[in-house]
Amino acid sequence: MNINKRQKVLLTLMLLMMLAISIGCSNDEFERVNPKDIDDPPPLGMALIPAGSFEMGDHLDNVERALPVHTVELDAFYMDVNEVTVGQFKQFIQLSGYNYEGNWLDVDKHSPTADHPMIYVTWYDAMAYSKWAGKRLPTEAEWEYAARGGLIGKRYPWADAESVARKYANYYGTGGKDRWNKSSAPVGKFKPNKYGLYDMAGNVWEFCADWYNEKYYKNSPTKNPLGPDTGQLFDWGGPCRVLRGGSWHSAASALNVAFRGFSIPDDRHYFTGFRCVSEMPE
Ligand SMILES: [Ca+2]
Repeated sequence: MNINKRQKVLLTLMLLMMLAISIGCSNDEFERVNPKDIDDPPPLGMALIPAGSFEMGDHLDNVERALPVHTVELDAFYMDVNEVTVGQFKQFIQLSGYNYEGNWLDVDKHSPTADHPMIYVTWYDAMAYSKWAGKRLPTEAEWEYAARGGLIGKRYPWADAESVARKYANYYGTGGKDRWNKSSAPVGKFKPNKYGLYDMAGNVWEFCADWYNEKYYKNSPTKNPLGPDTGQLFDWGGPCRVLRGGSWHSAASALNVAFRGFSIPDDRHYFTGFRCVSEMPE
């Protein structure tokens, strides 16, 4: 082999090594998950949300109560790709004997089929379902991290443009794929985010596990934050649990991934549902 050939071989080897390193870097977030777990498919109906860190809070619009933007690190977890449906919730009641104290006529009015998201649930109903399903409610940080779908500092689960919102979300009014004016849509009718999650914006507000406090972001722990120990009290009452994502009855501003809603845990609303998460296997 002459010198030129040897140089070419060395150059090729170096290029291949650099390529391998750069591929490694681009997959960095995903490599933090135990490879054994990646080989296992996610549980049915769930998506893997890889371990990583993100800047939680609003980067663009000074969204009230979503500041300061702060770093949060999360372990990997699985999340339901869809909101829990009326059909799933009825199965839970049938199999567990759970005493649902809501009114099915109310549910039927805004979520008329088994494939629509369950609504008129209290936070306790959502907790009971989650436990029965061997899952739990997401923390507020997990919810926002998952909703962002790996995008950095964006406004919505699909990035920043409100002009395409109706490709991804059922919210107030109609247009494009959004044909639902006075009700939720059956789950999974819109485009998913980059983690494969549907309806993270719009359709129904989703209960999180956390108590709500508007000042929590000022002193949130960095690693796997669980929310404040108690909920904020208001002139009108409280404490409340966190709601996220906006609903079929929300303005586009509530679809913002950083937007923080809240509800008395005992209250039932036509716009409130939930989805579950679960831990990675040991
Ligand atoms: Ca709509």
